[in-house]
Amino acid sequence: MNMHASDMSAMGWAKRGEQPRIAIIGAGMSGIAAVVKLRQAGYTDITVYEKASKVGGTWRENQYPGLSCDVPSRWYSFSFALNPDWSHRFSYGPEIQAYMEKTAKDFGVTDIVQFNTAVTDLTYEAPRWRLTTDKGDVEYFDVAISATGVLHKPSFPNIDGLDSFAGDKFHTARWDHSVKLEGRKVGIIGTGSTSAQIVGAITHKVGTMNVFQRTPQWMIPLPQKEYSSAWKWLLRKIPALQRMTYRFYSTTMAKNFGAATTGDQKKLADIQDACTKHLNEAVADPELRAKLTPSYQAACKRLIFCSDFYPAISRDNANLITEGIERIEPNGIRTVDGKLHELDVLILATGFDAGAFILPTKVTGENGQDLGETWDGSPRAHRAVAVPGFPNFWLLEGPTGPVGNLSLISISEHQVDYIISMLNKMRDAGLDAVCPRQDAYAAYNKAMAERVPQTVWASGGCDSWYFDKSGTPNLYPFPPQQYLDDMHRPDFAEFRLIEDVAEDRELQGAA
Ligand code: N01
Repeated sequence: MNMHASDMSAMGWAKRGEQPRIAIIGAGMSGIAAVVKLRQAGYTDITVYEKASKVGGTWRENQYPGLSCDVPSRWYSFSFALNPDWSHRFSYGPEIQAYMEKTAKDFGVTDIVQFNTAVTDLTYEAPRWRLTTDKGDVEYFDVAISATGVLHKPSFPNIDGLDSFAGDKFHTARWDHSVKLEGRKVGIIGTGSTSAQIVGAITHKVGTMNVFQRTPQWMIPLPQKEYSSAWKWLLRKIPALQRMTYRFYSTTMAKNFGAATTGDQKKLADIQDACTKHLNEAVADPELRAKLTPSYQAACKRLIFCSDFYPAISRDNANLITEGIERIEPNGIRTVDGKLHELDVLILATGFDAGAFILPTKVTGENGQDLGETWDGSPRAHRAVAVPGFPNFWLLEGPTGPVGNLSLISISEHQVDYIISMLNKMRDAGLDAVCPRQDAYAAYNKAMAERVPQTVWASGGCDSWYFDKSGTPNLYPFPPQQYLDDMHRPDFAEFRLIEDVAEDRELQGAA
């Protein structure tokens, strides 16, 4: 029987007996992981869209001094591209970016990326996705995967006079390398992980370092270590050793840190003790120590691993300013006590919009359902990877996934495995589309909401970027290993397995 083009397009790839056309949005670490693992599973018709001119995501965008990863590099690695050459236990940003670029090149990912191309619109036309780019190109895909990262949209503080500052001013994720820091009066707003790394790296060379702190942060020492050439040689000779060290760090971090944040009070107390000891030992001045002491539980905000901040803020040329900011003026920052802190350079270490995910790309699912409106500032997903009403659409590092101080590369890889299981199911059963059932999604999110109060993120007495508009930390509240294990035992009953989209539409219309 001859099939008309329109019939063909309405029929899913699995029924056509073809490869699915897969679009991946974002060529950061989760996009790279997705391409490699999908190909290994036999899915080869893939296009990656990247708004920038290079792969690397967060490691491409963040170029501030002192940038390093506070997750051990042996674990913050692709499982399929372990790297014997990491220079340090916690590697620095440029080295991680080089690793991203090398892995993408070695595995042929770079070749399939459409660079400098932002996806502006994704619209579901059952059973496919119509994808529109900022160049006006339109393409159709059977599967759309969002790999846009969690923290990609800089957050600018809503402070009076921000635009009036006459000196040099930039957000940490948009570092201006042309600005000289040596000998100048530098101010930084914020004391999160980013600020801690910057302050630790630049205070010795600036004239004055003024740190504007709204809330103090707990910091645990970073057990940094440079790897010897002999150790690198050994790892190169014995690849099994690399796998062992990967497993060692993944188990240690999940069992200790993952457990502490999700309810293990003994492990949480150990983290608190380590942070308190660090502060007491590293900051001699009692007045400064008091200003740096948080009033909430350690690990409530994302725990900062940093050994450089306390020595830097204790220097004679550093000031910790805890009075609130009244406004920003052309010459500096005026605090509520009326004092003007004169500045040549203003650095905004004020974090990111953690609720954006794939937004502001407009994503429209079944029946015109808009993803941004569906989320309304409180993004949720089924098992962090899928949303009811958005068939054949997947999120990597989506809402309610495990984040914390874990390896996001590892988490993305597990999520890709889950998506592969769903594609295999579609292929084997000849399905047009799959989509999480509303009741399964509701039950899943209800269980998470019930569990959240047991986490330190909710009970630790702090505010943080983990909280969404609903006032709930948007993270996986059970031990992270449970999530990773679940990614390998998908329950297909949680999904609408749609054999025929036309029939499904009629059924839904009738319901
Ligand atoms: O951002 P943040 P970040 N007036 O949101 C303050 C990852 N990361 O870029 O605490 C005054 O943590 C705000 O104050 P408060 C990591 O996941 C990873 O530092 O809200 N202050 C806070 O101090 C991390 O958690 C690595 O009271 C204002 C700061 O700005 C995430 O990125 C390294 C303000 C924002 O802190 C974000 O970290 C670095 C205002 N109006 C970062 N608005 C690794 O090593 C905000 N603040 C993997």
